[in-house]
Amino acid sequence: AGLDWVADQLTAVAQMYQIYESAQHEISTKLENLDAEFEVNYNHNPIHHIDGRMKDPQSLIGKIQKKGLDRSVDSIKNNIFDIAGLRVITNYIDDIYTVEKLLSQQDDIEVIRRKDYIKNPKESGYRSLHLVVKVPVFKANDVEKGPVEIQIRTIGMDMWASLEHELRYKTDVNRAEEFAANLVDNANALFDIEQNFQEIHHQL
Ligand code: 0O2
Repeated sequence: AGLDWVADQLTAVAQMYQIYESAQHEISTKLENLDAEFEVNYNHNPIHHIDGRMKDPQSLIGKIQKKGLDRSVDSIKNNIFDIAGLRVITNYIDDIYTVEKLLSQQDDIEVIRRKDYIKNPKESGYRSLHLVVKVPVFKANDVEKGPVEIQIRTIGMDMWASLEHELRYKTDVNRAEEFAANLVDNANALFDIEQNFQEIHHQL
């Protein structure tokens, strides 16, 4: 019975990952279409590029443990929304909110979570707009909604987050603390520069 249970759970997790990955593809296509339309009609690309990743099983298990969640697939579905992730890097700060508006106003999109770490940056200095959206995925016999976490940020915010993430996780010790004050100063400086660039772009 033990092994049957494990086999059932593995199948359920594989089915969940497949739907969530399809949801990620749906959203990614929507974003690419919006960007293409902008280029034709307004001669401006809000999106610099898009990265996507599926959470690897190891870090999913880590997150379940950290949150003290039950290991069932239902509990994962009800509590973890970043299994499918997209990162949208925009050219300017305003583009972040343009992308959010154009995506969230679509009929089949449901925004279930929104955290604006640009209006309210994290203590680390981290800036980004986080959304969790649900989109329908059409299956052979029915329709299932899959959640996708979207992190939207500018090139500068992304450059900062990559370096800080590396200091925080990639080295054997968390070295972000050592550079904490410096990182906050640099996050603010980058934000000032991007506001200036935004202003120049407006003038153009
Ligand atoms: P990884 O390795 O990037 O995937 P949740 O746990 O998702 O229910 P939480 O923890 O409030 O809720 O999520 P939050 O803070 O909205 O978003 C978490 C993700 O945002 C992180 O993912 C990072 O990708 C990013 N992030 C948040 N704060 C920082 C920060 O200070 N620096 C950097 N570089 N990234 C940050 P994970 O799962 O922690 O890690």
